[in-house]
Order: sequence, then C-alpha cells, then structure tokens
Amino acid sequence: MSKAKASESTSVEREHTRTGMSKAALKQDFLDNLFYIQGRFREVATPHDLYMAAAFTTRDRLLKRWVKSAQAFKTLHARTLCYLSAEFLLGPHLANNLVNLGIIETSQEAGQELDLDFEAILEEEEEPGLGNGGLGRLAACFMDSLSTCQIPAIGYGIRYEFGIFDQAIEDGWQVEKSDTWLRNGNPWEIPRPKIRFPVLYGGHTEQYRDQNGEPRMRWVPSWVIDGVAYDTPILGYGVGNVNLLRLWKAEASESFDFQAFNVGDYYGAVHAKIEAETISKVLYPNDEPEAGKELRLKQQHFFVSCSLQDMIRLHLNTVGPLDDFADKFAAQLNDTHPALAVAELMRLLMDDHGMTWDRSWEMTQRTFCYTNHTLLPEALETWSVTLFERLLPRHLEIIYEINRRFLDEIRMRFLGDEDRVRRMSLIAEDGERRIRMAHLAVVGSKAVNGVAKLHSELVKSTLFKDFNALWPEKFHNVTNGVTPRRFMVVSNPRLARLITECCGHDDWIRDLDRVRALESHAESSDLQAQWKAVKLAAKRDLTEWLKHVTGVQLDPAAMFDVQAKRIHEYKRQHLNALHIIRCYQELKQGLLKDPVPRAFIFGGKAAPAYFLAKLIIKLINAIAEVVNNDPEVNGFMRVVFMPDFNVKTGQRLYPAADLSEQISLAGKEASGTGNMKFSMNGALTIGTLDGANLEIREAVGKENFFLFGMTAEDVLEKQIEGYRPWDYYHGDHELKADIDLINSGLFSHGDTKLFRPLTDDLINHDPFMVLADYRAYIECQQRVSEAYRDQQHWVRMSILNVARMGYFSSDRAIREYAKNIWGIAPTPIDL
Ligand code: H2P
Repeated sequence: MSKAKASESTSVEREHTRTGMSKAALKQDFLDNLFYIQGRFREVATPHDLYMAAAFTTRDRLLKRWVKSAQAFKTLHARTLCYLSAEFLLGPHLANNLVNLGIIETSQEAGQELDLDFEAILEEEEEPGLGNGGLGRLAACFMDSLSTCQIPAIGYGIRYEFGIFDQAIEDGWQVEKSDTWLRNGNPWEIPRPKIRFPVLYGGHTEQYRDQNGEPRMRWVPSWVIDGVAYDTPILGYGVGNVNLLRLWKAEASESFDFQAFNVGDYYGAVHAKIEAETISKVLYPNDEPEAGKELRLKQQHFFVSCSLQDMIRLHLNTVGPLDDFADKFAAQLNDTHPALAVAELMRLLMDDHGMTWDRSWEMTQRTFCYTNHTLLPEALETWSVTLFERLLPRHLEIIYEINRRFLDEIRMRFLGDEDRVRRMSLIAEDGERRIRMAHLAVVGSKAVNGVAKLHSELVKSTLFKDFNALWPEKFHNVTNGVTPRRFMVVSNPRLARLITECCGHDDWIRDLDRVRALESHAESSDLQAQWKAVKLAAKRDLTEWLKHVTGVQLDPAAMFDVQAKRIHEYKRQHLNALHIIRCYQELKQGLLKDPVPRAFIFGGKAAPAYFLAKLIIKLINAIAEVVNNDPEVNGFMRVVFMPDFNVKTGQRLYPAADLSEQISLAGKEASGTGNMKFSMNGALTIGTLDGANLEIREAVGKENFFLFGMTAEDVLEKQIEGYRPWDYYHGDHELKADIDLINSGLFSHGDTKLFRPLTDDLINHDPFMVLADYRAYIECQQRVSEAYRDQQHWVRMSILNVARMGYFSSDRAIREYAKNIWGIAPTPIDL
C-alpha cells in the first residue's frame, strides 16, 4: 500500500472510532482521550480523569451531529427559536447525553470491560446549577425537547462562574457555600473567543445627522465590556438534531477603556478587568431584596445585548438584509429577566442599522414572545428610572417613546379613562418612578403565555386584565412539561425498563402519550408486583444515600412522603411541618392504633436573605431531631431534610417517592413541575387546586389524586371578607396544640423564642393561609394513610398515574409553542 493510501485509511478508521457507537470504539476512544487529553494512563488516573475521558468520548459523538445540524440549518435558512433565559438549570450532562445517543447500555458494558465503576464516573460530574428552581429547570427541559422535536433553536443565557449556592445544613440551619462548578474544567463547553460582542453601559446620548442629513441618536457610553460565547451542544433523543446553548461570559474590553486605564495605572487596569468580569460572576438567588441589585440589571442587559447582536450577525451572515429578521427568528422571553431585549433590539435596529422607528417596532413586536411564571407581586420586576438613567440612558429614552406611543393608543381607545392609562403605563408613577418590565414585555411581544391553565386564566383576569381587554388574541396558555429522558430514563432506569417491557417498545421515551399502554395492565398482579419491587429498590437506594449524607436511617417499608422545591411561604412547607407535629402528638398520646409508618423527606433551598424560609428549614430539622430520637415514635415516623436539593440529588428523590406534596395556596403556584416529575415516577399527589395540579388531577383521574383545600376563588373571597388566622388558631384545638408545641421550646432545647417569628406570623398575618387549609390537609392526610394500607390499590393508582402523564412531557409543550406561538416547523437532521 502506498504511504498516502495508508494514512488515508488510518484517518477513515480514526474518524470511525471517534464517532462510532460500538463497544470497541467507545473503549478505544475512552483510552485515547484519557491519554491525549488528560495525559494519564489507566493506573494513575483519578476518578476525575476517568470522568473527563468519558465526557470527551461522549462529546466527540455529539460534535458530528452538531456540525451536521449547523450546516443544515444554515443552508436551509431554517427559522430558529431563540430562548432567552437568565437561568438554565441543566443538571449533569453525561448520563443524559448517553441516553440521547442511545449508548448508555453499551457504555456501561464498555466500562465493565475496562474495569471501571460506571456509577462513580457519573457521580464525579459537577452539575451546572445555573438556575434557582422551576424556571431554570423548565428552560433546560425545553432545550432537551427542542432538540428532540427537531426545532432549530439557540438557548441564550449567562455563563455564571458561580451558580446557585451549595446548601449545607449546620445545626439545622441552612448554610450557603459557593458553587464552584467550573473549578475542575467543563468538558461540555466549547469556548468561542472570536464570537465576542461589546456591551455598553452608562454615559449619555446625543443627537447627530447621518450622511443623508437625517437626525439620529447616538449612545456615548462611559464603559464597555465584552461578552464571549461558550457553546454547549444539546442533543435530542434518538435524532441527529443538536441545538446550541450559547452562554456569555463577561470580559474586559481591551479595545475600549483598557488604554485609558493603562496610562501609568497598571492596578487600575487590572481592577477594570475584575469589574468587567463580575458581570457574569454569580447567579442571583430568588427572593432577594431589590436593594443592591444593580448588578442584576447589568447582567440582564449584558446577556440580552450579546444575544441580540449574535442573532443579527447570524442573520446578516446567512439570510441577508435585516428586513426579514422576524421571519428568521422567534425569541422567547423566559420571564421578564430578558425583557430589556425589547428596547435593546429597537436600539440595535435603529442606532446601529439605520432603520426607522416604525420598521424597527414592527420587527420587534413580531420577534418576541413572553412567558409569565408568577403572579406574586414581589416577584414582578420593576427597575427604578434613576438607575436606568445612569446605566442605560438610551434604553430609557426608547422605553419612554414606546410608552408615549402606547399610551396615546390607549387614550384613543378608551376616551377619558386616565385611570386605565395609569394602570397600563410602562412606568409606575406612585412613589419612586419605576419601569414595569412585565408591561414592557407584553407591549413588545406578539404573544404572552402563562404556564398552566389556571395560571393563564389568572394572568388574563388579574395581572394583565387591561392588556387582555386590549389584545385578547395575544394571550395563550402553554402548560409546562418536563423531559421524560432525564426524569424517567436517566433518573429511574428500573422503572424505564419495566415500562418498556410492559409496553413492548421504548417509543414512549420520545412519545410519552404511549405510556398509556400501561393502563390496560394496571390490574395485572404480575405488573403490580414488579412495580412495587422497582419502587422499593429506589427507596432502598435513597435510604442508603440519605443515611450516608445525613446520618438519618429511614425504613424503606415506610411511606416516603416527599416535598422538594424551593423553600417559600407560598409553597407552604410549614403546613407539612404542622402535619408532622400532629402525627407526633397523636403517636405520643397513643391515639393512633395502627399507624402507617411514614418517612417525611424534604429538600429545597431558601434564598440567603429570606429569613422566614430559613427558619422553616431550621424548624423541619428541629422537628427531625426530636422525632428521630424519640424511641416511642421513631418506629413509625422519621423526618429528614436532604441537603442541597438540585438536579443531581433530585434524580435520587423522584423515583423513591410514594407521596408528592404539592400544597401551595391555590392561585400562587403558577404551574409547578416537580408535581409532574413525581407523578411520572409513580408517586401519588396530595395537592391543592393550584397550578398544573388541576390538570394533573384531571389527567390521572380524580380518584387517583388526594385533593384538599380552598380553591383560588375561595382564597380571593376570603381575602375580600378579611382573613383572620387568629380565629382558626383559637377555633381548632389541635391546630392550636401544634403551634403551641413549637412555641413550648420542645423543638428548640427550651428556647421559646426561636420560632416565634414564624408562629406569630402564622397566627397574626398568615399571608398564605396555612391555618385556613390546615384542617382539610390533616383530614386528607388521613385518607392518604388509609389508602396506603391497601397496597394493591395504591400500586394500581401509582401505575395509572404514570400511564396518564403523557400530556406533561415537555415535548408536548414545545410542540404547542412551535405551532401556536413561534410558527416553526421541525427540521429533521438525518443521522
Ligand atoms: C416558577 C414558578 C413555578 C413554575 C416554574 C416554571 C417561577 O418556578 O413558581 O410554578 O412551574 O416557574 O414555569 P419556581 O417557583 O420553581 O422557581
């Protein structure tokens, strides 16, 4: 063979190896990566080296699909969805990518042959915790589903150096530790140092005349930083489609003020660099006070500006003139965090690309769509006009002008209704003048949606009532969904295998409606026995792990009663705590003849500055300490607070739950997605008529759901008539006894003051009506216990829950967005 021929054939083999799916190819590539990337041989490799080699081996296989997708989208000028989100709570990539590539089992076998501990390698991955909770995790589920549904898409966000804090529990209190997910390197991202955009801040604006003598505005900023792209490929399940998650990192802009700082001021220059980099340094936790949030506004402008400049660049590179920008892109605003995009796109189109106001406005309104995720007034973003003036003077001008034109329209439509004008204005004038970001998002978007049926109705009838009267066609509902890949296949492989066996295929993984096939087997004693065994195995795994991390020993035979979500008063973890105290008292008083043993499991983080939420964590741990150490009761009940609830630890929790606590005050939880994850894993729900609970209950059947409590309407009525928690406290002696027991100091080593802020708040204010729902909750919990006694019936209900969850796949949600909101058709990429 000639030399040229020989090298050609080696490169073909090599290509085949780097992307091949056979066990041999995986093994070879793994060893190569260990050697060539990590510089290690098997005997000295650390667990982290092994993980890195496995990750690179997997990534190689993604890249082939990624390049193919990018090429196809470019040549086809595919209409593309841009998902703008300040948060992407991704969770670990490795197992998920192996599942989506269809090689998880082959990889396990390859690992075995190389004498590797596959689970330990997966465990080694630090998760990118670039989100607070449901909102960020929804964005991550949507990225998975966009690729799986073959919708061309780019997720745009911030590459926070520190994601959501790690939570430790010390002496029962939450302690925040900084999250250092990037410390050991991130094998999934590809830095793109050449994809870099300037982001402007401060300074002033000035008028000038362009070469045609037309008056134009120019923004003269006082400082500029750069945003640099870091790309992570997101592969769909069983398809060739790979979409892009592009996260921006802030860097000092050398071209701008570095020079000025440099004149004899080396330290100043370094300082400028540090200042620039703080912009993408840390993710803001939810529920933090407004004060000191200037950095947050800077972050919002930062990622929105980079993303829009990138979209414009892509458009000019592929399609051409900007006139049909809105035909190329739809941009979804994930909550109001990216709502500034409305003003920024206007600015870019007018100031940088010479478009008229009218043309720019038409394009802007055709590009954006906005999802609202909350009705809680304190979570609706407003920014002070003064801050805007200082940081984003050009945006302020544009917002004023949008508002002027918009309010003129309102005045014309509703003659003399100045009250309506005041309510709808983009600027709140009562007290300090503030910009209402939600109003900006509604006015600047062609579609607005809520995230569950009830929530979307409330959005129309309360929060955006006036806007709905003006533009009823703008308002939609898209009920949230979650990805069955991560939350069933990756988290609960035993259940996934059983479902596949029972259905006779694994098509349900891409089309979750097909799990309905389980329904006809719900009575089968054979399936029921296997189902029970799968649940028990998951409970044993969790028990072992919880023992290891918390020292608390649970009994896998007990009912696992789980509440895992952000800690917030409206989610009412304290209502759950009151039920635990009730069980404790009844056991102590010998009132329960034949109690159903329960393990009460909690998980969730409280915002660092949210005092009451942190006190709730302390209370749960304090109850746990007493209960778990009381031999009179601890054979029947145990309480554990699992530290650091995140995607990774959540994956251990969902498969093991028997009962899922979804007990928010009706009308407060926009949708919830944990409710879906638990139910998909066969937990039954105890819940209020709130968020997506309503739809879950309808889907799984009323008889397979434990409903209690007031409806959103009842809540409203009660608020109007004047809610008096004091009356409930005095009117229900058990409720009083439970609260009094907290105040007695039993759970606080005699300290009768420790929990006072919480109990006083409940008795005197109780903004989330815990006391009003207490009795209904306790009674419902009794029904749960009774139902659990009949294991055969319980397991049947569990099977039916899973069988009927098809609707709650994020694939369905994405298809609805694509069809009804974005107008984007799938672009399949051949493998
Ligand atoms: C929020 C809402 C949830 C909703 C989620 C995604 C903000 O998440 O409160 O009801 O399901 O967005 O739409 P969370 O509370 O989990 O942070």
